[in-house]
Amino acid sequence: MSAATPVPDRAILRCGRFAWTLERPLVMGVVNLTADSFSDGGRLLDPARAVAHARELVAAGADILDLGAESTRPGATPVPAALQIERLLPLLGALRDCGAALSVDTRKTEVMRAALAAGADMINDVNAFRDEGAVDAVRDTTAGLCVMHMRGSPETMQRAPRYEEAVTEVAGFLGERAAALAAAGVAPERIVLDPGIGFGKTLRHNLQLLERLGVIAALGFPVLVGVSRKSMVGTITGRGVEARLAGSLAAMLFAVARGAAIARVHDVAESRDALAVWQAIAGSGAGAAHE
Ligand code: HH2
Repeated sequence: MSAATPVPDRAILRCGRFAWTLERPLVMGVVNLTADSFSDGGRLLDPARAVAHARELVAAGADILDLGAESTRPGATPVPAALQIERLLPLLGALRDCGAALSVDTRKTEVMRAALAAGADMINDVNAFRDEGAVDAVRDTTAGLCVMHMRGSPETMQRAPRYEEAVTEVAGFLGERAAALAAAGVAPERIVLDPGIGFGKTLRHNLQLLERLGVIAALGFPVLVGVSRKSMVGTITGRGVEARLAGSLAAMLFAVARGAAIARVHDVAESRDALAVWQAIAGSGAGAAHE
């Protein structure tokens, strides 16, 4: 945990046992306890393997681990809450003292409640806490809350998504959901916003959202971006899921340059290196035009 120095409140992110001042981008490592995730489905269904993989991600520099027991890829089948809980609870116990904050990626209120009772530091909801009772489940806790934009549901979202103006609509939605959480009593420094790259968006929408990420950052909350291995990268590069690392790093760095505070990635070590180099350059001139 980094010490809280006296900086404005919005530059602080509080997630359960953790608080960050966000001078550097945070890395969230993905741990998919699913049979069908688009990038790594089925690999980590065995809890011992999942714990070992999670520990590798922490050793590689993950600040947050995002544990998900339901794939949200386009067309994925929903996983019942009880099964999600059965997959998640052993991990939350085994990783409690791993050194990284523990996030749970779920849309279901029942899973949120169980995860929070088991000590989750953050809830990452691709459905922006719109499940019945979700806001009530999270408001009286100290957990960080990632509010993501999705048009439709994973079952339907890639069927010809349409927007009048994607960036304005996504930013408007995120602002409304953040306001709803704040009105329910959630402290602003617990809230993170995410444009939801690939969730009910065409390639063009995804590119616009990244290029104009500043519009979302201007809402005043830390922004999380997940581009790692996504089909956006595949479409541009023509590469399969296993060969999208370079493209994923490029998109991540672009997002950070546009104000992203947290990068959700599968390849933690490589992302950390890319961020370290980018930051060293970005910080070297302290904003001077020339020397
Ligand atoms: N992307 C995925 C899942 N959860 N959460 C947030 N906040 N932002 C994202 O961009 C995001 C997310 C999809 O990636 P992955 O977990 O690798 O795949 P799957 O949903 O198939 O498990």
